[in-house]
Order: sequence, then C-alpha cells, then structure tokens
Amino acid sequence: QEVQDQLLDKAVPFIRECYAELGKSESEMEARIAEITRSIGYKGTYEHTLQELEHGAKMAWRNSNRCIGRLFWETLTVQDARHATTEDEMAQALFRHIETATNDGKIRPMITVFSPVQGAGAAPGAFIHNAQLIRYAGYETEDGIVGDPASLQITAMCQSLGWLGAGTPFDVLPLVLQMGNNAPKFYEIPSGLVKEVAITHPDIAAMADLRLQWYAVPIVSNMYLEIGGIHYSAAPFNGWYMGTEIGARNFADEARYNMLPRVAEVMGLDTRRDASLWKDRALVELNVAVLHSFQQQGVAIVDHHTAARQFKRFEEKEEKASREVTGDWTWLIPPLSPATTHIFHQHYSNEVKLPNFFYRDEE
Ligand code: HEM
Ligand code: NRG
Repeated sequence: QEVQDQLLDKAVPFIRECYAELGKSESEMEARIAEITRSIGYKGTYEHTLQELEHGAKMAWRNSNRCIGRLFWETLTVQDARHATTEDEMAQALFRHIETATNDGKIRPMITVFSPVQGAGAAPGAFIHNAQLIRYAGYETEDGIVGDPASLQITAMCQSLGWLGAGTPFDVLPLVLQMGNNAPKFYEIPSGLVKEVAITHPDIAAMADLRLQWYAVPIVSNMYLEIGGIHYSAAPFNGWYMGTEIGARNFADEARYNMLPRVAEVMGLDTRRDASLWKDRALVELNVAVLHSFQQQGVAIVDHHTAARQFKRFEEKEEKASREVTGDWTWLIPPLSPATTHIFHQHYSNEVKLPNFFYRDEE
C-alpha cells in the first residue's frame, strides 16, 4: 500500500508536467490520472503510453545535470523494446539500436527502453551487464594490462561465460544480457555494426604510429531511467562524443590507456621536467588528432568549445520556456581548458529533477 502510494505520488506530477508540455487538455490529464490510479490499485503498477515514454525519456535527458549536450533533447529517437522477453530479443533490439544510432557516422541520439522492474521485490526486469554497449576489453597479463583497464571486471565475466578475446588493445566486448533471474548470456556484436575511427594527426605523422583507434558511438548502459515512478533498469542511450572524453580522458588518464608519455615521445618533448608542460602539449595535440580523425572519417563529434556554446543556447532556450536549468558544474566543465568556456564562470544548482537517469546500484 505504501509502495503504491509512493508510485502514485510520482506518477501524478509526471503526467501533469508531461501532458502540459504536450499541450493536452485538463480533462485528458484528469482522465489519464484516474486510469493510472485504478491500475495501480488493481495491479500495483501502470504502463506508460508510447507518447509518455517518448516524452518522459526526453525530459530525463533534459534533466541530466552532468550532460553538456542537452540542447538537442527534443531530437531523441526512442525505440520501445518493452515487448522483449528473452535475451535473444534483447540482443536483436540492441543490434538495431547500434545500427540506427550509428547511421554510418551521422549519429542519431537514441534510447532503447526495455521492460521495467515491476514493483518492490517483484520480477526484476531486463539487465545489461556492460557499462556501454560498445567498449574495449581489458586483460591482466604478465607484462601489465592490455586494453582498457576500465573493463577488467566485465572482461573477466565474459571470459568466465566462455568468451575468448583476441588479446589486442582494442577488442570489442560482447553484450552480456540477462532477463529477470536467468543466467547471463553473451552475444558477440556483428563486427559490421561497430564503426571505429583510426587516430591520425593533421600534421604530426608519427601520431599514427601509436596505432590508436576508438569506437564511434558511446552508448551508456549502466544507468536506469526513472519516469513517473517507473524504473527502467535497461534503457541504453547515446549521443555523439565530445572530443575530450576520448582525447583528455580515455587515452590520457593514467588509469586508462595512459598515452601521454608515448605522445610526448613521438612529439619529441622534454619529459624530464614537469615545468616544460609536456603533458599539456601532448594533451592538446592528442585532442586535435581525435577531432581531426572523426571529422575526416565522417563520424559526428563535437569539440568542447562548440559544445559549451550549444549548452549556452540550451540555457537560453530553457529560460524562454520558464524552466530552471540545473547542472553539475564539476562534470559540465570540460577537462581541457575549462576556463575558456562560460560554464566555468557560472553557478549551477545541482537539484535533481525527475524524470532522470541514475546509476544502477547493482554494480
Ligand atoms: C554525460 C555529452 C547526448 C545523458 C555527458 C558527458 C558529456 C556528454 C561530455 C560527460 C561524460 C563524462 O565525463 O564521462 C553529450 C553529447 C551528446 C549527449 C555531446 C550528443 C548528443 C546524451 C543523450 C543522453 C545523455 C542522448 C540521454 C538520453 C547523459 C547523462 C550523463 C551525460 C545521464 C551523465 C553520465 C554519468 O553520470 O556517468 N554527456 N551527451 N547525453 N549525458 Fe550526455
Ligand atoms: N565518457 C564516456 C561516455 C559518457 C557519455 N558521453 C556521451 N554521452 N557523450 C566515454 O566513453 O568516454 N552520450 O550519450 O553521447
């Protein structure tokens, strides 16, 4: 009973806000609220209409405090996969997501929504064990880690399920999917679906000798989507990359690919003194290389200056719509030249509005 009241307490404000934004009438709103109230009374839960799901997912993106890409929240494509009941059906929907979102490089922002967790303690819904649909494996070997150190755990899980990786620094991991309390199953992603970009620099030819590459589309799959009190435990989403995510973090972090010393080497920088700013110089050219390579190979990507200006337009657009923009400053500022963006010089309230995305606590 208490659980049902809590659900209704979240469903009602969602329906009011959603229906108001969609320009629906007061009577339609009240009729839907009455219907949801009855459904929760009988079944303990309720089902979103396709329109509620679509607009709710867009609102969740709009409310994502850490996201600098929110100007485009209205363009989100929603794939409704609530009908999927097996791991095989999940895999099919996810392959479709990868293909539609990649769109041969002209990336489409997209989310696929699977059946939600039904009520407290009841049937657990669909679950994706991967943190992103496409990510590189990480292996512990005698001469150190090969691949992405962030993937050590999921890679070990894949291997325990019988997967054998080639052992290169860039092996795409299989999807690890689970419906309810079933045992997890792994699915190799058809390689034709995974678009990747080889990293070269417009004027430092030796950068190509590092043999770096990255996948085109970041598809986040370790968060659940909450709309109107309903928890969608599997709702992977993607936009396109901001260059710094790859160039200033994935390639640069010491706990990731740790490439700055190698980049400095091919650039001939003096790495003996911190004060030569060799790390900063290497970082800038590595980020130039990432942006150049994606652009040259026709894959959508945004630099952090453009992204910050787009975020400024988002702030102005929200102001016109009389909505307050909330944000997590510590995540919104880019990891490269943060003070060159307006975001650095501004304050944001980090209040968490609903609908939204949250980390799953299972990990
Ligand atoms: C976080 C950019 C689309 C939801 C981020 C981050 C960046 C970013 C740079 C910080 C990531 C990090 O530091 O690891 C973009 C760009 C997009 C885009 C350029 C292009 C369209 C989307 C979409 C959604 C979304 C489509 C959801 C529908 C989020 C969320 C986070 C986030 C929930 C926080 C992730 C976390 O806490 O780990 N975004 N984003 N973004 N974005 Fe976006
Ligand atoms: N930093 C992570 C990706 C996190 C989400 N970033 C986006 N999201 N751009 C990485 O793999 O580097 N998005 O939906 O576009």
